[in-house]
Amino acid sequence: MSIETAPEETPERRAYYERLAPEGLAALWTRFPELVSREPKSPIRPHLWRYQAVRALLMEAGGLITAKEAERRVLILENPGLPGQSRVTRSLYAGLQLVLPGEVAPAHRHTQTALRFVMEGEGAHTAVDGEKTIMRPGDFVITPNWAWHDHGNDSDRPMIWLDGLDIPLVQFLDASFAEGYGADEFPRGRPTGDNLARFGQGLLPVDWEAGETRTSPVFSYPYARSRETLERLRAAEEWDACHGIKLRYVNPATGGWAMPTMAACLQLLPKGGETEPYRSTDATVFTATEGRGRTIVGEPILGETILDWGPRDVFVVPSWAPVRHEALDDAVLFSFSDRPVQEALGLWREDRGAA
Ligand code: 1HN
Repeated sequence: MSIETAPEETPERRAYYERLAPEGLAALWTRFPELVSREPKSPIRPHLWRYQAVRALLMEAGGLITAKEAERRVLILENPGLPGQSRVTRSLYAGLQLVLPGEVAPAHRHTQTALRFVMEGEGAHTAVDGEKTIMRPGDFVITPNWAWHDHGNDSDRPMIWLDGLDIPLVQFLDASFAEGYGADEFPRGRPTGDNLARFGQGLLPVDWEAGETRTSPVFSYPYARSRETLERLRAAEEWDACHGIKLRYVNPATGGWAMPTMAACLQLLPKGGETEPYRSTDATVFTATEGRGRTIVGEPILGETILDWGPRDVFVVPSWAPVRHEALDDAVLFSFSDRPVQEALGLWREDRGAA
């Protein structure tokens, strides 16, 4: 017996194992290798979704069903390694959501945390606990666990964003609760932009305390600001060999990740740049906001997957797979993963110069 191989099966042993099942029992030594692998072994596959192809199908859905009737009109980005399971990685869900001009997606809340990353359109809004934020391409917006949220599009163009939710994680823990508000909009309270003005300026109201929520009090991170920060760091030449320039979206009250279950980052890869191999245990979903490039996933001997991406394409990299990025233009990648969960549990690992 070793940790990687189960002991040989003999007729006698097999007969014994068969008697265990009806008793609700199983022999650990037959299961060890599948339960405790030497390294992460994931059914998740590297995969890329072309934005224009998904967009065409999403617009077709726009003619089939309203956002209101669908509750949320979304095409799920389903990992081909786990078909039918509504997941992009083992722990996370991703989808592309369409809200057409004049539409609303009614107010509801759930224990799943959501993030939005705007792909297309300008001027539609989402509201979190009654506070509206106007969405523009590249904006990163979060909906905390159990916060009321509704979306609306008062602009004259379709609005499409990438949704990331911790659905499979919450499902795994059997901790899903959800309810509808019973009206399109949750009553409006604070003025639009209040969260950023109050919490996003390096200041906090003097007696403010974080309270129950572990999510950032800033729920809207405009692209213009994040992009500007990337440029500042480029000017300072703060390049990292594995990441280019990579920033994490933080909760300004704690300095930690903006959400307790999902990490989100924005990174700049310079034209012609190639990153060093890198791997980490958090399977990661990426989308390019600008530029074209190529991401090579895997190892030369064991098999590589080449993902050629352009603006708004979405791709996923499995846990512990070595990754290299090559940028054909100055490129900006947004990404999200379950890293905060793994960190909180002491599970997260990375390997720079992997493979
Ligand atoms: C949800 O509430 C939204 O609010 C999007 O936009 C996708 C997928 C499953 C469950 C709830 C949204 C969702 C979702």
